[in-house]
Amino acid sequence: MKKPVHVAVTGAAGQIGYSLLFRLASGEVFGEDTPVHLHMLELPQAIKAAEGTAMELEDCAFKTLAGIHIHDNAEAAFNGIHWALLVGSMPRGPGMERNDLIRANGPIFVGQGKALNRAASDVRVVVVGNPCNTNALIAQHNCKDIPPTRFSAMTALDENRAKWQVAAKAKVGVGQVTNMAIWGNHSSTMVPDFENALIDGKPLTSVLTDRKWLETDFFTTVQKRGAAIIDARGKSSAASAASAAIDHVKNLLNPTKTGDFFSAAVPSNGKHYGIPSGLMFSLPLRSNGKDWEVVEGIKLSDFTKAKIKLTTDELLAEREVVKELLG
Ligand code: NAX
Repeated sequence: MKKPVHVAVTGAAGQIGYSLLFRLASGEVFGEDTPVHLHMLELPQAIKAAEGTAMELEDCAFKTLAGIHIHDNAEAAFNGIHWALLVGSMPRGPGMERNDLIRANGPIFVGQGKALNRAASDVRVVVVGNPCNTNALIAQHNCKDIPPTRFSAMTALDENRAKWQVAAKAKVGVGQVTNMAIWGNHSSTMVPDFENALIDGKPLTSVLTDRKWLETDFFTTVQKRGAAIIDARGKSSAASAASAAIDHVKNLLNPTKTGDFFSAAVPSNGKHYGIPSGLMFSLPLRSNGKDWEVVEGIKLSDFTKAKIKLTTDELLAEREVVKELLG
């Protein structure tokens, strides 16, 4: 067996946690030969529920599950971890505006950023809890000793949603769709870049020629998918979000296939595609299994540039709302 990997999941008793933990424990992410220790962080009032989830994890008898550690204290939960999946946050309540949610959840990520700084060193931090880009920015700013490039926020769900929609329209398998970049914020301003996506290695726009559908129905379906799921299910997306979090970790952990890329929100440094520095911005990335790099040379049309401007402005405004939390 290889060296054990320690993975913290916050909000472990929540909906996403209930799907995510089992897949992390199963061996599918870190391999059949890597023991996994799960560090579950929850609020004190949800510890009992976390204990119930832990019992079910035990009852799966996953050969790779080496330990379960339940905490209501972030520093204890993050001690010596290699991955932090920050899922737990406050859901948007009735009448709450996006800025109210940003202000309500920001302090969680100040505390968790500081706890990570004290308790972990060789760690990769993935933020899922919304608003995930700005929460990731807050955590990163409050974690001075860990390189900013170790922080990311999840837009893999948006990428998966976009791929499925075009695959269904083109009547091909979803695996035939590649190079689907998501630019910007995980919000209704996100930009699913159909112009640079490929179907079976050919430009998507040469296979799907209905430009009007791509610019309207496709765009809004992807941008508003989360709301459509809440409307249908009465609850926000959970299993698909957990599955995307698994994809996100695998994307970072394994070398990217030649010619392809994946999307995640990472710290912008002002050197790519005119995106201002100091945002947590979803970009097309490649991984060598250890570090990621931004894919260069993607051509952006005026249509896509205008959409990217909207999502950039939204992220700049979110950063302004939380500026006093950025340490
Ligand atoms: P749930 O409300 O089911 O679970 C959240 C859990 O977090 C609760 O058990 C709660 O006790 C816990 N929690 C709250 N504050 C905490 C803290 N300070 N420390 C530790 N635990 C804490 O939400 P769920 O459906 O699991 O969603 C979790 C988050 O993911 C939400 O913010 C949600 O908006 C976000 N999502 C992000 C997505 C993405 O693509 N980035 C998509 C799915 C989802 O909407």
